[in-house]
Amino acid sequence: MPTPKTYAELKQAQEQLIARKNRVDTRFYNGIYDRFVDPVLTHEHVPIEWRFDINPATNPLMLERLGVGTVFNAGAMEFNGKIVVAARVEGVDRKSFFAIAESETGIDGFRFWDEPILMPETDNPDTNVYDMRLTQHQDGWIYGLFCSERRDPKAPPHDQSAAFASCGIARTKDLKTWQRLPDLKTSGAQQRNVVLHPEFVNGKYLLYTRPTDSFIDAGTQGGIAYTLVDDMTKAAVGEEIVFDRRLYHTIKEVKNGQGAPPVKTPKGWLHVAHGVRNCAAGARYVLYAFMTDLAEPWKVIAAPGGHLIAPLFEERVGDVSNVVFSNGMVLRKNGELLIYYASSDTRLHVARTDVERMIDYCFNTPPDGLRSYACVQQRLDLIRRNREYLARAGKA
Ligand code: M1P
Repeated sequence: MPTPKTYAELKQAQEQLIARKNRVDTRFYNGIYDRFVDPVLTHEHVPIEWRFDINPATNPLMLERLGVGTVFNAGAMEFNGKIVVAARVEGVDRKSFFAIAESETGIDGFRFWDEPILMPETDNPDTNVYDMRLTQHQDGWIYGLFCSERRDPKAPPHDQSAAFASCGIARTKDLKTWQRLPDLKTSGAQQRNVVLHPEFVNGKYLLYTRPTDSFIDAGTQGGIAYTLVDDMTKAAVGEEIVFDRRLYHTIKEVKNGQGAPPVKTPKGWLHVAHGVRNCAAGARYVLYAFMTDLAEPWKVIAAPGGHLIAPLFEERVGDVSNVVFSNGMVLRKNGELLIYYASSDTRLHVARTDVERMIDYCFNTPPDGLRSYACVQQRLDLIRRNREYLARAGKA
């Protein structure tokens, strides 16, 4: 039989967890970003009061009443001088909801606010909401765009798993009170991973979209697209142009999707997206980066080949193994860039880099050669330049 723990004991253990200092994971080096030993947010960070009835009169055995399985895919931003994330918290009942956690450093010390977000519903209630991207828009609002999932209205009664994904939209000024706006209207395609660009472009709102023919499969749809919208209170996908295509035998052959809102750098908009390929172990999700033009944020101007972040070490196992996913990053005033990524749909991590490194990475990493022969040529070029360098330096 489990020995009942008291509220004070559980609370003390959680305070120790929150107080734990994170350290750079020295098992990993690529010069582009640092990984950290500990995830920044897990189900163990979820306040005790959200899971347990702490009154001994009604819960003498101190049983967990509303368990939480996972805390992952989080939007992120700087807010009142702190780093805040809008995490996807998933109850053991499989329903996700959003909750804000904040930290001084962005790499440790994350603590949830007192209550999760009670996201208002539309006239057509969502069954599940997840993966919120936070955009501090030029218009003064903070927008949250998220996946709103409902049972597919066309599914026959025997099919209780067919789902339909739409883009839910809400806005706030304080991250506490949210005004729900109508879902993004589309011509029929499902939409997940829709992201609002932070600035007006030609006086319009720019949405990155990711149409798919069905809930899981991209089908005939080509990849990450964009569309321009006049009014976020009645947003509709008009002309939708794919600008980052899925490609055969690359990290994004099956699917891809925009991550966080892109961040502005002196050389272009920096995007981090996820790419999916299939293998015998199932879908493998990795993150990749690219840069787009400052004036035309759909024009790709640098596309380094391969992944930026792939699941590594403990990250490879979880509820949905072999996945990394990002929907939040924060560029701090000192140039530090924090990329929040979740591993295996279970926990949230941070990768730390800076703008200078990401610009260097994007513009100086060769693009995907698309054929083994061309990739060996890229590698031979590197090897030979290195040999020449060593010879010139008298180190050969
Ligand atoms: O399970 C991996 C990810 O799958 C979905 O992403 P996508 O729409 O690109 O397939 C999302 O459900 C995401 O939440 C999840 O992490």
